[in-house]
Amino acid sequence: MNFELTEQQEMLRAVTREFAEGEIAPIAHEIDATETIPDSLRRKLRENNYFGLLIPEAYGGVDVDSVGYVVVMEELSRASAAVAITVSVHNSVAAGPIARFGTEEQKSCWLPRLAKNSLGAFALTEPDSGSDAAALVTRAVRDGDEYVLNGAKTFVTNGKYADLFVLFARTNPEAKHRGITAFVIERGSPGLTIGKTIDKMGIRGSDTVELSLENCRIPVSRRLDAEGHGFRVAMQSLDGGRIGVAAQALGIAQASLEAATRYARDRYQFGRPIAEFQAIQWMIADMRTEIEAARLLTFQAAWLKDQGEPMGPYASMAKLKASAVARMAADRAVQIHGGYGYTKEFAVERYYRDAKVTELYEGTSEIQRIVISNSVLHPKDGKGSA
Ligand code: COS
Repeated sequence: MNFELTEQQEMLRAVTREFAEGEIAPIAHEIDATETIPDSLRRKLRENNYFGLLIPEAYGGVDVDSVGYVVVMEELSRASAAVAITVSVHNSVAAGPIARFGTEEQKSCWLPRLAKNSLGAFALTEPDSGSDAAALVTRAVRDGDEYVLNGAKTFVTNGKYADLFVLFARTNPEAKHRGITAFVIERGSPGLTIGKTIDKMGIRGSDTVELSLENCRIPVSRRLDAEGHGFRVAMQSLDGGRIGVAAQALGIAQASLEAATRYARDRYQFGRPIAEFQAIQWMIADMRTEIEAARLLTFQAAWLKDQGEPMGPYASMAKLKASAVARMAADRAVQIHGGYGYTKEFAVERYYRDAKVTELYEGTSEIQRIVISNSVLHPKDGKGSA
């Protein structure tokens, strides 16, 4: 067993930390307050290949392995969870499924654009179908060489600026999950409307929108994989996405620990730094230990993915644990800051709001438990494993 990162993964960490500390951290508060990632930062993220992380080199990406991807996501998130999720959704659930399930023609058409100048989004959730993804009702009806789509999507991360959407619709109303098909829909397609931006508690710099489809006609060539295979495309994409969210949670937790440690050393009460009180020391010890446990689970899931092994339940365990740790660590960090932690003067207030979403999106903690328990109770039927 080897717990060391490779030289290349260590380099990725160093380079990304420098980038995140230099370009993202100084404006992370402004990104949150203005609910916008400035164009200048989006450009720099592109120039530094962060939008090509999971795109094969043959299509203009940098194709980092999953362990390297975790390292990058943790570092970006340590500076800004909003920036990290923008990059994560684009890579793992937009470019990822195209790279994995696309035909050669589809990959050559979209992946170089996603690596260089287009933004991707993932549209699965609907107003009445969240955790029960197989219940989605957006319809896609074949009409000659086209599909006609009608329906509504919500909680679409990146949707405000996305150039293309990996979108799921029902092609067969009789079959539940086997009646779902994946499509790639380009912004500007007639009948596709980008709706209102959702006002969120945290990760406010990351845009989340509603979409509507009204007689949206797209050529058959925009279908990803076969008719009826969409649920598998969604689930396998989410397995990878959940590793990205676990890494995002790690970054928030790590930032919380560092902020709490700095404050505990600097803040004097009762004539000494509060770091000298055991109540504070124990909180710091628990944060550190839990973060390390979550990090090991996250690296394990990523490592399994790199080996091509089934890793769905491992991705769920990593996300379940890391998201709970992020919320706990952000909560302790606010506690250690006392009243100051409840103000916008300190980043821990943002970490606290940002942490919560990691227990919700790309599958709530309850859904992760379903995937994990299925893998224990029904180990042979492949449920929850990719
Ligand atoms: N990889 C590949 N196939 C998978 C899979 C995975 N990770 N998970 C399930 N499947 C397959 C199953 O093997 C089964 O295949 P069959 O066609 O052979 O029957 C099929 O998908 C249905 O599986 P299951 O019965 O477990 O599906 P459910 O409808 O019960 O749903 C959960 C399973 C709850 C795990 C799924 O709906 C889910 O992940 N929901 C959360 C959705 C989510 O994360 N949304 C957030 C979107 S981003 S904000």
